[in-house]
Amino acid sequence: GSPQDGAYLLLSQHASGFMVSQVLFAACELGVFDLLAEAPGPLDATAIAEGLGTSSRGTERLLEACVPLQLLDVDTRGERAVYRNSGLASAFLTRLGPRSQRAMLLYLGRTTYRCWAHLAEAVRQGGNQYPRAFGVPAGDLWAAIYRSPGERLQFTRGLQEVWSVEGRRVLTAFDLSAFPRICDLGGGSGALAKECAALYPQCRVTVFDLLEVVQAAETHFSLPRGEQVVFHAGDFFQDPLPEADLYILARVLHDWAEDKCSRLLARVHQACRPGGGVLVVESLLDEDRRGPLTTLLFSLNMLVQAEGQERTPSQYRRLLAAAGFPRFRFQRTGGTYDAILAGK
Ligand code: SAM
Ligand code: ASE
Repeated sequence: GSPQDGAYLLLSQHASGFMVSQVLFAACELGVFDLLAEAPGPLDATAIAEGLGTSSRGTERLLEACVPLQLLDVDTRGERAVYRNSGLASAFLTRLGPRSQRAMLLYLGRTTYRCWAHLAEAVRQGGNQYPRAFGVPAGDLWAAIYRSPGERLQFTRGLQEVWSVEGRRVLTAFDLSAFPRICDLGGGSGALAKECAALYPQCRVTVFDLLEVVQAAETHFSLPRGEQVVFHAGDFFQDPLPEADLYILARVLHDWAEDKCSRLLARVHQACRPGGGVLVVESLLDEDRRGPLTTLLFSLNMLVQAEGQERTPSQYRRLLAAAGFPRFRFQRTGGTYDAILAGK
């Protein structure tokens, strides 16, 4: 009951935080939640190990750890423990669930985690850790992120998943119905564009991204509403931007340092119709930079995995005003990602 006890407990929890993440990543990777989703009923550790082709001694421990983490529910049948997916797992962790977050978790486990292994070095040097973690040359950020077609697909697939949960909230934070032509710059697979098209049936959305991403998106991610959502390949720092009334920048500005953000926003301002604007979708830091913790951790992630940072509303206000978008409003959604609408 002494303050030291509380402090020690907190320290212990922090120290094992990485183990919690790894239990989640490994269970997703091995297919625990998919096996249980497809099974006719609860399974014991032996049956799960058999189904996954894993050792029974390892599987048993992994399953046991999943229970207090609320990833699995357990029942005791005589001497046997039988497992089934928790509500959380059924909602978010199975491969085919409509709100699955599994691809992002696999990406975090395979790629992000390896960059975070070098966090101290990233802080020492101030730069991302792809060279150290993956032996790729320093320099071009997207060449490092898209270092193979497989990595590119995993990143693009992982990033789209959050919009099945948070897409509606960020797109309805402001009424966008007055913007008939929308361009989602760095829009990846088009998942946010698809949500946008469903919410605003009179809008047409162009997804703009690098050629290799647009090609992967067209091959691997089917868009049923082909009329309303179109893809446009290009480099947003070099190539002409499609003309539009509203440009969406979702998790794009956080990748880049100030100079690149300013360059990109200046180009957006040039292409933007009078009366048009920019919808910035990012995780917003509190003005005093004390939180939210998730956003502070994401900002460290931009250190180890990118060139940018997470920012406060004032920081975005300054960037946008300097680029010619002086009319600024922001809405916190209560989710991970918030919305800023800036007008020309
Ligand atoms: N907007 C999507 C989302 O929030 O899910 C994807 C965000 S992802 C962090 C950044 C995107 O910017 C990637 O899809 C990447 O391919 C794209 N991108 C990076 N550099 C680019 C460039 N020079 N021109 C066009 N797109 C670029
Ligand atoms: C980026 C977003 C991500 C660049 C690298 C990234 C994410 C993971 N790695 O723009 C998704 C957001 N999650 C975190 C932890 O930042």
